[in-house]
Amino acid sequence: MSNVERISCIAGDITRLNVDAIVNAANETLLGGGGVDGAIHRSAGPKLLAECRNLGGCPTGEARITKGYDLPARYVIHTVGPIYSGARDDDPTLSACYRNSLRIAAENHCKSLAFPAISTGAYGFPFKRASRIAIASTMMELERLLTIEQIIFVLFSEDKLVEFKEILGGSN
Ligand code: AR6
Repeated sequence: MSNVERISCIAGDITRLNVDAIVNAANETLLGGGGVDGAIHRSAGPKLLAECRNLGGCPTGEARITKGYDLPARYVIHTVGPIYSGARDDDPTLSACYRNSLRIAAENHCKSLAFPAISTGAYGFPFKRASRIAIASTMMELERLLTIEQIIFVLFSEDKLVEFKEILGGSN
């Protein structure tokens, strides 16, 4: 399967997706927060927080996996995006979030995976720049991870979907 067939994008709420794993844009405590993190914890129920407490946090750029509990998704992969500062490290750190999430997904035999736009909300990463990094990092990693069949980028508005589609179209 080519990357073009494996990658798609939609506008919607990531918590509603029936995929093997959804990715959470978390913070280093892994103890919940606002944005997509808050939505995921609300939909998954309190057992998710209980499992997260046992993980002891997660450094920025890395990823951890838990069960999905009351979510339709079987797993949640929690990754911690960089807080945008304009520093040289921002781009490679965001890229690492996508690569590490994909690796954990493959290790856990996930074939379908949904990503939110990591770091583009509270963490302030410019959306277009983040989208280019998300797409390039995912395409590169999918070359190696042949068991992953479907990646869905979930944008939270139609406007963001249009912007993302333009970049995805230009990357194919
Ligand atoms: N489904 C899909 N996308 C969503 C949803 C949803 N249900 N809700 C929000 N988004 P953010 P960050 C979009 O702020 O920038 C949290 O408090 C949102 O519009 O959730 O990585 C954590 O605990 C935006 O485009 O994550 C951290 O402290 C994108 O998801 C901090 O925020 C990411 O926005 C992480 O900040």
